Amino acid sequence: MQPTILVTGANGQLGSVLIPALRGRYGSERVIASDIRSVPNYRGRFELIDATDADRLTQVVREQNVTQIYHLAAILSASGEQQPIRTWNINMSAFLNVLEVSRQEGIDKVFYPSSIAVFGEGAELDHTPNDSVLDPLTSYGISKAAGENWAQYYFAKYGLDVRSIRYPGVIGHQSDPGGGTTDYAVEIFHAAVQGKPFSCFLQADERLPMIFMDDAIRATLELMEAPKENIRIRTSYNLAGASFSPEEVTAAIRQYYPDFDVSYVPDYRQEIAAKWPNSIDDSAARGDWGWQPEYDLKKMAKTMIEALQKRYNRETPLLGNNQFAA
Ligand code: VAH
Repeated sequence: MQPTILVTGANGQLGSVLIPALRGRYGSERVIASDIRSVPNYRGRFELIDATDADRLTQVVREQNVTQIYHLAAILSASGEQQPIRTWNINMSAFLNVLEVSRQEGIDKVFYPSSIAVFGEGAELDHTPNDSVLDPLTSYGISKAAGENWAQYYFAKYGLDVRSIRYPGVIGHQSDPGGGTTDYAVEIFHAAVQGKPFSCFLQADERLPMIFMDDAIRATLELMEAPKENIRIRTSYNLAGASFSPEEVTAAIRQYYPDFDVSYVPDYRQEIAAKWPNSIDDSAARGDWGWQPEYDLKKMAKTMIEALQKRYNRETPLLGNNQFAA
């Protein structure tokens, strides 16, 4: 039987791309987008839901006969640090609502997005293992680590099939990020294609785990469709795409825009990034449910630039022998 899927936080960076992907996979009528605010001229099934409102969540689940919930609503790392207690309260109450409503209403599957932000200074910086100690140093990371443990608790105690991925920084052209420490890696492509100089809020050599949006969405669907018995980890799976630093992504962009002007002006987000891993060991995801990334930095840069040139109607820059770099 086809699922009826409710997505919270559907207007965010991930949700804006996950909704069409789910609708393409299961049919438009089977996927309900929801968010705390509606967007004008939204097409498709949409419900206004503040995920911190358990009664509203219950009402929609019951009225729409929801069978799966993808819970994306959360305040991210950088903006979360402006009001750490509010971030904790919102992120935790929303996810606990999703878990309780799912338990009470017999939801089949729940997706919970965690993040490499759950790692702190106690974890190895390179090839960070899935079972590293979680000692996050942002309110967002603390809420994500707590959420992972609640996910495992609801599976162990109630048998609720909650599945989770620790996303790296997600890089995509289809939607704009908001409030993330890794958002520089999206903004830099927009600046390059628009011919504008870019001031990076991280230091040049700050390497972070990243993933291209298409890989992140495919991983999410592959995890959720994997046989239940394959899901050995019920806190969250590390996921790796391509790790890079601002200077490395700048070099990749300069293959297309040789004169691209980048400066480095680290701000408070540098302190956050410095405590996150440089790279992630995702061997558990590869072994348990067959994860395999398809985008390295070179392919990501080419895809981002070509897509943003169409979005900004910018002519392809003539380069060298008037061709794109291979
Ligand atoms: C953030 N984009 O920067 C998110 C993500 C790994 C980073 O969780 O907060």
